[in-house]
Amino acid sequence: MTHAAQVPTPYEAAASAAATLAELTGVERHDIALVLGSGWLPAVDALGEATAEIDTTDLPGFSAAAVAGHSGKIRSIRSGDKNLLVFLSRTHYYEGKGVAAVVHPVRTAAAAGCSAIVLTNGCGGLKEGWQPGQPVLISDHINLTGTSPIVGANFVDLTDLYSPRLRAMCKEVDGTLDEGVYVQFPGPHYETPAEVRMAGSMGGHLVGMSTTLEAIAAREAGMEVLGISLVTNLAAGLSGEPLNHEEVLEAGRAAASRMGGLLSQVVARI
Ligand code: 8IG
Repeated sequence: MTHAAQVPTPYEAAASAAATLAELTGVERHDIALVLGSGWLPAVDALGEATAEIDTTDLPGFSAAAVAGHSGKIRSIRSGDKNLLVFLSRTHYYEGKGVAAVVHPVRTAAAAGCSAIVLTNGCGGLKEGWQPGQPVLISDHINLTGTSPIVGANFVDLTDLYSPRLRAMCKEVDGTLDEGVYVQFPGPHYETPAEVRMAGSMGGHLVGMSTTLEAIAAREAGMEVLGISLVTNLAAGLSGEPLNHEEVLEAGRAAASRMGGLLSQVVARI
């Protein structure tokens, strides 16, 4: 009798990535994970000194980063009495590597011991008065990818997906923070102006290409989720100017100290 080779489940793959992570960083367990989106990289230094930095490709199941301004590194940072696991880049749905690849870092973080995850992104903003360089708390999402990271009859509840406790904590740190509903489009093209109007009329305030699938996987894994968007540009058709990626990176550089301060103060309270 022959046996087919056993393909690991996504959860087994995450457990083996977490084991290698513990070995390479020398940190047995991590407490809080952060995923840095477009424009957020300059904020990372405010979180504290890295005790280890590894390439994502040193861990099983990770693939190389593909976008300028996204760094394929993972840092372990000691911050107060907590070990932070910081992903300096993410795999996007539009890379076509599949949903399991998109959420592998989230599942790895859960397997590494993280009980909370901070998902950040750069995105387009729809609300009147929002300016590029402004951070906005994600209050809820609309997932327009038409897919889920969960396979099978596991009917995960997404009520309060974006933790009210952590959002309140952010507002204690910065009372000027606004909230909005994040709409994930598949990308990689930006929306048309008509699609931006659609997003607005269905109740969205932020448009981007990440985060919702990761948030769902994080909830499935039992983690507390905080989502923060950096509005790097007004959504297509709202400013009269075309969108470009350099604008995104510039908004991040300009807002780095505010976002770094926000992240480090929030992480200290989680
Ligand atoms: I940065 O305006 C960034 N990412 N879909 N739309 C979408 N993704 C984005 C945008 C935007 N800005």
